[in-house]
Amino acid sequence: MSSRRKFIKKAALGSVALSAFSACGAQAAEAISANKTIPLKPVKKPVIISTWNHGLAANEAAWNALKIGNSGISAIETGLKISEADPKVRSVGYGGLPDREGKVTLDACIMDQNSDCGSVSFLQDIKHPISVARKVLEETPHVMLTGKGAQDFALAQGFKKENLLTAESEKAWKNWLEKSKYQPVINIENHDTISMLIIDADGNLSGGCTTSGAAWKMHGRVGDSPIIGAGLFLDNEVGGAAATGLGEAVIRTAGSAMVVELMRQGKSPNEACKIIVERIYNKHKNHKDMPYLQVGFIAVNKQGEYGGYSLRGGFNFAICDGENGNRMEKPDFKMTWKD
Ligand code: SD4
Repeated sequence: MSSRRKFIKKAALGSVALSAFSACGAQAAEAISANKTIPLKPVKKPVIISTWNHGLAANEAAWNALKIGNSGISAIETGLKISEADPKVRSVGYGGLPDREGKVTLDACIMDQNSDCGSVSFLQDIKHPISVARKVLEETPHVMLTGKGAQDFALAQGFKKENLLTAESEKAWKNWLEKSKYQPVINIENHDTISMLIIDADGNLSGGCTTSGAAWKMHGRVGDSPIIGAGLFLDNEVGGAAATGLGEAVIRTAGSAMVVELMRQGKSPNEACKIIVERIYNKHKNHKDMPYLQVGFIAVNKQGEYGGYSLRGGFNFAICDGENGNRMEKPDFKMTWKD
């Protein structure tokens, strides 16, 4: 090919790539819809979906990372680090609410289009567990490191120890100690675990989750978020799914893996999320005694169709795609908090 033709081809590819990225600009438009079944309509790739309101800022950072040519998992890492570093997000990373012993312990995982994955759980004093999870993926023959082993690995990789318990979170813990009743507050204040799914411009999937887990959990407790198949799963031939909510309920049903398997069988992302939420509902006959039981799923398939569903109302997610910008959506749910 002549160098002029090569140049024209490259320039044309460049404009395709740029136009795919033109819709999610620096300003995140926050258009919150009413709860609804998300219409089944493929959106223009790339697509980034993240749980909860803090997903907007994470999406924006991930979008900008993709725009300058980063891979899907680099974009996942960049996006999730925003929530991890934000002390106002009291359920992720720095500033996360501690366990009942006053220790902030973190869980995170990451997965790429080749089904390579990395995960850390029960990690203390390291601000960016998602980055450590990525190192597990890239630098070890393993998928998951936990506790002191995960921390030793992080330190060997150059991460620094930091105190993650902010004065606000310490105060909240001391207030909790007065009654010491374990009742994780999920969803009320709208800033829980962040789970993110990406389909890049070539249609390849990646995903990640990061969390400080359920507040006031027992020391050593690990939730669904670092568990591939529970808090996150994807198959590049089918689609991806991720969870937020009470980790024990998600683990019991292998939630995200099941959502992906249902999409493989032809269910839409909405239908697949709904079936698994209903399974969780049916497995918890005592849900009336569990006023804190909440689970929400997000899902996207290979065609760029996306959806979500939650057990109780209040769940929302941020979505950014190649034509409609960065916005919030509130998916349908099974029951209200009063039911
Ligand atoms: C956990 N799934 O540790 C997390 C908590 C969460 O929205 O997602 N809250 O159980």
